[in-house]
Amino acid sequence: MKTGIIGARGAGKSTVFHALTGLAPIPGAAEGKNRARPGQIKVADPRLDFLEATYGSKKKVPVELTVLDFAPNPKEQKEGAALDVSLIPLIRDLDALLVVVPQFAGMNRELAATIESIEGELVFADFDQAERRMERIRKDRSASDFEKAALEKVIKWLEEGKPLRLLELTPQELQTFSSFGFLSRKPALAVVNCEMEAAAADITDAERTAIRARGLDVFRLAAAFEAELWELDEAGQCEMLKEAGLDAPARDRLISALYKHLGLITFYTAGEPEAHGWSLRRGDTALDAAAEIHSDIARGFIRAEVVSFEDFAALKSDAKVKEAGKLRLEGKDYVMRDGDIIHIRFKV
Ligand SMILES: Nc1nc2c(ncn2[C@@H]2O[C@H](COP(=O)(O)OP(=O)(O)O)[C@@H](O)[C@H]2O)c(=O)[nH]1
Ligand SMILES: [Mg+2]
Repeated sequence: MKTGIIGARGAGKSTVFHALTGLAPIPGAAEGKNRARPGQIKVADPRLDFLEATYGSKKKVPVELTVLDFAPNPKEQKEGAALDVSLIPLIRDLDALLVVVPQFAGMNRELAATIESIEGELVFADFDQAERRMERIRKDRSASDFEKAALEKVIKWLEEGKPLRLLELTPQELQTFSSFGFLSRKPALAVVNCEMEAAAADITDAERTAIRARGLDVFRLAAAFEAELWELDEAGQCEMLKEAGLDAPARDRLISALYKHLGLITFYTAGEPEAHGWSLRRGDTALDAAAEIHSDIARGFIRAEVVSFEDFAALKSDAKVKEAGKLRLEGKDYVMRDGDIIHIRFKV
């Protein structure tokens, strides 16, 4: 799962990247041909902590997401725009977007208006792409009427300036557009990058409503403050948070929100060697879960032994789970549920 950080020049995108990943910006590192710099973020997960403690696991492996920071294109310096549009071609194959809205000393942008103008650019890029495809299939007699109709529907929507996130598409239409990478359809979170003193302040109801109406959610993050936290050891971090009147970094909450927004669920494999969290899309099966762990396990899949996290948490041991009849045997078509703890029987 890849999430790109977008926004204006100087909005604090690289600082947000630093705050989320602990990776300090390297000046010029991502410039030139390779403009995207990936970093991993670990998803905090109390259920995984519980499994680690209960099994006495030697190792804990949380789910990770990839975020990408983009270097500016020096040939296209455009001051003051809400979005660095040279990023647009780089974000087509991403799964989600974090949209940074700056609200710190020296750069202060109004939330709803900034989101609106950034989304406007995404909508415009999608419109342009849909129009170009339409032109091509008008000339091509073999193109299907279905695709033409689907494109017309999309173009009409985009002409009204609305993001595709809000347009209902049938599974067949989605299939038609699967390679388009429509930008205004990607799940997105607005990140208000503010000073630490303002981080605890609430987004107003009116603002939140305006953002949600576009299918986005919104979070505050004091990115510069949280980036600094990474430079300290654990004790130093605790002290710095305490001084700021916080009990935990805000990044964990933001990452959890992003995870939910992506429509992901978590399943677990757990035992004494390790407690491991894995992610799947809602609707994925036991066979998909097996493939996530290892392709050999998927190939040799026999069956899955599954217990829900709630049942395990109540009984606290494999033996008791079995005794209570809470261990289910499932086939490869079983639709995985969030929190399932799974053991897959397979032969190679
Ligand atoms: N005071 C303050 N400065 C920030 C904050 N976030 C970013 N900056 C500063 O704003 C400038 C641009 O930040 P950067 O992350 O490089 O922006 P980018 O161009 O979007 O990647 C840098 O000088 C940062 O130190 C913040 O939360 N507070
Ligand atoms: Mg940057």
